[in-house]
Amino acid sequence: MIKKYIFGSPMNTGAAALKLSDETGSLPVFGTDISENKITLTCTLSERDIVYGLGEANRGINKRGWHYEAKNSDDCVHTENKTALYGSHNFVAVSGCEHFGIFIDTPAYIHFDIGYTDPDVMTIDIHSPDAAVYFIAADDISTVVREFRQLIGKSYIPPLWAFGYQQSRWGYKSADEIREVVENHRSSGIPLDAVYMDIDYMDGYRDFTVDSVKFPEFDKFVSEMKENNIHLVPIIDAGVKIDENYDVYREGVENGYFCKRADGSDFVAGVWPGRTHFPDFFMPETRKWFGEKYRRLTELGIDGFWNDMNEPAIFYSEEGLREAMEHVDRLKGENLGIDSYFDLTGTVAGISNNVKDYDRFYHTVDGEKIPHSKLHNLYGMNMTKAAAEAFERFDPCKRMLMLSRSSYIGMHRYSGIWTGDNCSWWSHLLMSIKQMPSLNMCGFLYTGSDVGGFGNDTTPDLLMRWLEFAVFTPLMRNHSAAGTRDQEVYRFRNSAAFANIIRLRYRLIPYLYSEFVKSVLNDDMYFRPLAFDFPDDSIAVGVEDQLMVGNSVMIAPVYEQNARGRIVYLPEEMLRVKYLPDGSYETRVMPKGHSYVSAELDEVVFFIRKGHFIPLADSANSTAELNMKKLTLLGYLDYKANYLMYSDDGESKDYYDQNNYITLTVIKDNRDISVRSSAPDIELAADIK
Ligand code: MIG
Repeated sequence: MIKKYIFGSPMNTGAAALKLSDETGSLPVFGTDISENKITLTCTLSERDIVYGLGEANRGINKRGWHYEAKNSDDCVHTENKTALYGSHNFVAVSGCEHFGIFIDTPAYIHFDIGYTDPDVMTIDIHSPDAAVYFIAADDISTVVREFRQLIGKSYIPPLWAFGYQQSRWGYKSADEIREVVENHRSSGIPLDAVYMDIDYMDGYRDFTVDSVKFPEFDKFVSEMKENNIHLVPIIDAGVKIDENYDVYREGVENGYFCKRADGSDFVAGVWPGRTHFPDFFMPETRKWFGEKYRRLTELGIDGFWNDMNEPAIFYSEEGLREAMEHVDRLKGENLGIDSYFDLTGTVAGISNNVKDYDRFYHTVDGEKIPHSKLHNLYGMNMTKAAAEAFERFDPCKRMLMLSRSSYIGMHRYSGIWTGDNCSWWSHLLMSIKQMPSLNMCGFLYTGSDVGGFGNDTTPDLLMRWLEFAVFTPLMRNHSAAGTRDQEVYRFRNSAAFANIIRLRYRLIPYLYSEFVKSVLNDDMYFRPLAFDFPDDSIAVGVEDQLMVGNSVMIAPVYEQNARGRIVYLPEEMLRVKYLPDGSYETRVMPKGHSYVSAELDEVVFFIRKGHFIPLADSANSTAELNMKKLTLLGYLDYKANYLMYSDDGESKDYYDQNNYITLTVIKDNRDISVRSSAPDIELAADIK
């Protein structure tokens, strides 16, 4: 049951895909307090209540005990004190004696105090008089989330190749360098499907340009990579460089496509290329114009992009910079003591991502000028919408890989997200594990973190453990920041062990891809907390470092330095699969309850539910070479089980074609195992306990 309540006159953000009629009564469960410019919603939490949601956020799967903000932020140090990351995903769901969810649909700043001030109270402060508030109640948490997902519409599905292993680094500077990275993967037997091109490929950080010295004959380079089954994925930044000789800039100015100051002049913000203008993505004509520019790259064969810096990240505004400089000038020559010293450092640090700047520029929405501060959380979504709308025009039948850093609910229909600038820290591996189900609740299914960590120097053991988790994340991309230690897996001594883990990913793709697409089409979560599957198991409901992956698998990643295993909670008897560094695996039935499970650094452990089996392919060097028609069925059952496998051409959008569904059947009769497929051309083997 979903109900929609209207406060003030909210704008249509684009988050909801269903149109509901407005309720007239008052919001259930929550107390409502409306003051002039604020709506405050309050509800008490009972002792057992777990609070899920908020998508891309810090801390636990259970959000209780901390506070969070809807304030899309370019922040590259995700420490525990932080209250906002790159996206605003304003959905929370309470699960305890009752199960309900609430979605606050507004671009406004929101403060979620989830038992932070008072452990038994959740207070949601919406800093605007206008909001659409959706209330969902159901008999269980899974239904609450599914109904929410039905409201916001089907999630984005990337092409199959985006399920392959992907390599990125801020710092690849030339075609030759990328060739070398690809060559090193291929010669070491490390599968690879994509290489990302970070800002250095551009000509002076101008969007949609390619540096012709470092990337001569770029079109040929793209085809050369394609022949090697490598997709190149260039980055696109939000800010357009101010440069009279740059056509994108000139067109933007001439047609009024950029964000304006109060006096009507184009707003100037400093980003990579120095001074830039921000396209006003709230105007359909700007989206159309900017989106059309992607064609320059798609025409050369590019079929994937990542939109970055679209919170938007602002190094400085002209006004803010001037004020700061004047301030610093005044401090010149002073004897800097306790106050003046911090005044100086604060003034300089405060020039970037300063919310004061959000009141210095305007968007045009349906002809009306609205300050950025009122729409901030929707900016990244609208940039990415520009790209997605363009791809629809270019070829409505073809899937593109699209990632965006900044997001808002609704954008999940157009694109995936990566979780931004994490660090090469063990704690961030754990954070990534916890973020996945929360993101799935909010519709973001194609997602993953920078494997190995973005900021700071990685270590081979951290990278390996991270990969062992990322084997299961739809986006499996190794990415690192400029200036950090090299992080491609072949850089390390035990590259064969790394290769083996990535090869496991390819073996699992028939299962992972099938579960992913089915999750999208059924409005399910691909990653779930154990509580969703075992709601009556009081231990399982509190587990935060194990996840269900699709319908048949549970993972319990190792995320601690020097650990050689970990304690795992099994909510029921399951089959433990231990994948060994020589590419073979061992299986063992494990009982319900807590167990210590050993997992050496180069071993990957996962669990298959009783009565289930999963399809495994032979490994391959790329998804193009993956044979989805030769499968080994691995599982554990008493008598008989079916698996509904989704499989398609990996690039078109005919998701509802019945031929995409294959029923695989295993029948166990004492020791005899027989296997069957509803499609005639599938070669099956079985490994069934
Ligand atoms: O703040 O383009 O999150 O993945 O490598 C730095 C350089 C800007 C931030 C992205 C990161 C990317 C980096 N960008």
